[in-house]
Amino acid sequence: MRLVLLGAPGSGKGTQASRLKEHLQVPHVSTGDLLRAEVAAGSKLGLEAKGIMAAGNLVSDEILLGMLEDRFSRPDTGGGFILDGYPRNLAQADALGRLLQRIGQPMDFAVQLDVPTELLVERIAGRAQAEGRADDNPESVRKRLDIYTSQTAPVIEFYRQHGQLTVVDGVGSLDEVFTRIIEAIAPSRDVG
Ligand code: B4P
Repeated sequence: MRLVLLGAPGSGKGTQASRLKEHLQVPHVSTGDLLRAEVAAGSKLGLEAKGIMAAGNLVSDEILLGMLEDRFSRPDTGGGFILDGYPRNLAQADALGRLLQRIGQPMDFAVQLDVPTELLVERIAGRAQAEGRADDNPESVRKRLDIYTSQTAPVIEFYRQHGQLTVVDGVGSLDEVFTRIIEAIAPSRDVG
């Protein structure tokens, strides 16, 4: 199964991807996690990304693509993957299409977790209290939501127009949303 998870910050992508990887037995590739690991390691890339992420901005397409190519060159993604956090703009969507074609792993589903903005803000505020993530402060959250609307929403439209999009209601308990995703990607289900 080759699954791309789309959705606004706080929509539950990372949360659901962790569960889906157990269920589908494929690795979870999160560009946010890959970047946070670079920041934690204090690498050159991490030092470059740290301030950009904390401010809620997107790290450069070039860095992201290099990181993703590197990750997909590892053998564990050969049997499928759950990609979370990428693509976030149309240039990344285009790069992803070419990368997956080159490695012979076309995506099976692009699943969007649909959650209203008020709830996104509420969830991220909850995580800010629980985890203190650097980019979960109100100013960065506003920025991330603005970027989502201006740059990532067109990606969703792009997949919709290409008949590759499956929209899943992301409001509900973790189990409810998980079940909806599993049903949406069941083999007999048509995308559209
Ligand atoms: P990400 O790590 O992708 O962060 P995110 O969009 O906030 O989503 P995340 O997966 O963490 O949160 P989730 O919705 O699961 O990106 C962070 C930053 O990295 C970006 O801002 C950017 O700077 C950089 N970056 C990453 N990818 C990039 C790219 N491709 N290009 C450029 N830059 C990139 O969960 C949020 C909260 O909601 C959690 O606390 C969770 O417990 C809660 N929650 C989830 N589901 C719930 C439910 N059903 N009910 C109640 N609460 C729920």
